[in-house]
Amino acid sequence: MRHDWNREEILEIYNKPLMELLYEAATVHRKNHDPNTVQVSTLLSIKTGGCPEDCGYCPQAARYHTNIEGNDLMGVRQVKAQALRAKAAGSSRVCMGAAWRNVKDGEEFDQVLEMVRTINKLDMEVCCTLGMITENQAQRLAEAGLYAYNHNLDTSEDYYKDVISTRAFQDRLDTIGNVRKTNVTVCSGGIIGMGEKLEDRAGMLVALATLDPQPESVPINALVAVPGTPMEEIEPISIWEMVRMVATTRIVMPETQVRLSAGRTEMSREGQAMCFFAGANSIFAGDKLLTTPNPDVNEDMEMFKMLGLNPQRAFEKKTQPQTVEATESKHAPLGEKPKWSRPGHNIPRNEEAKSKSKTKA
Ligand code: SAM
Ligand code: DTB
Ligand code: SF4
Repeated sequence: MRHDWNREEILEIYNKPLMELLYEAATVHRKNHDPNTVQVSTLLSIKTGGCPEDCGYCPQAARYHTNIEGNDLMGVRQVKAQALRAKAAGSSRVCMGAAWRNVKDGEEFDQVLEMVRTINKLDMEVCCTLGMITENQAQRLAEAGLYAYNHNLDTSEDYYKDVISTRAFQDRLDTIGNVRKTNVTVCSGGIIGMGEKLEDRAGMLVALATLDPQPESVPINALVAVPGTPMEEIEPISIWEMVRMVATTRIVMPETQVRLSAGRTEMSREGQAMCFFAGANSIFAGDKLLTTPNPDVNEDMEMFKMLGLNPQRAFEKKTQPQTVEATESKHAPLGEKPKWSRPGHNIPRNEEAKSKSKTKA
């Protein structure tokens, strides 16, 4: 396993003649995975909207005017019901997303820990994406039975500065490092089609592929350009860019599960089939991502049937974590107030979208 990839090498792979790129990626894929098995995750937005961050792509940032319906933290019972529904529809993993900058110790986090225990007891893989977390918080999630933590690098370190001003790339790496200190697996990827250069796509892959160990799962999202966000007018990427990105990710991270993530509603079945051939072996299923539409579950299952793909069983790659009950916990909350950074530099398109929302409100 190589951990010393550089930008030039990755760009060279990305830009290969397509047939060569596909052949190479599919070869790496077959050596490391069953090419007919695809892992299926269901997203569940447990706390929607009202986020204090300024991520230029995100409909959940409070400062933009995006017409999404915000919600406080969901109850454990509702989460259990949704997880059971996802399991019945063929998902082996539930990924709970919260529109938080970072996790704070207290009642709400305790409630999330209870959600993790509840889903793990349904024998499903549990993933959370809650923003920045400390090592102690990661330990408590691990104890509750968390299988994976999602925390995307989103783009290259260079382009990150043009997308987000309320935190820095290093904060993301630090959170991933905190998760790595536990037995929770790391899910980290990014978004293409945000106006970045090919060098930025390669830069993001360098940052992910040089982690040792590499993330167990890498979601590749195509930007969903939501009205009201700073990126509302960016044109969608072509399927060829997604295929190239998936194939390159597969080649530089042979063992990871590459997830074909946001943007599938814009892709044909033929396009998605090419992504699976190029090494994608995971998807988000369910008619909603966090706030935006996703293909219907029945349509996805029809596509699986047509392509001869089978959903991966839970815990096929790694044994199920043991859930420790709250009363037995060995990791008391530390009540830390970590100093996650806040660079606060000016991003003109973010400022413009923010001021537009003020005039509309
Ligand atoms: N607040 C937490 C955080 O930012 O880490 C977790 C939720 S956040 C919505 C999770 C990820 O969703 C982001 O890192 C980003 O990669 C992805 N995402 C958000 N909005 C998106 C969009 N419009 N298009 C594609 N991906 C998006
Ligand atoms: C990831 O990489 N993509 C998912 C999940 N991890 C949390 C989220 C996609 C969100 C797309 C925009 C929305 O639905 O709000
Ligand atoms: Fe908040 Fe996460 Fe959206 Fe950024 S991506 S605005 S942190 S919910």
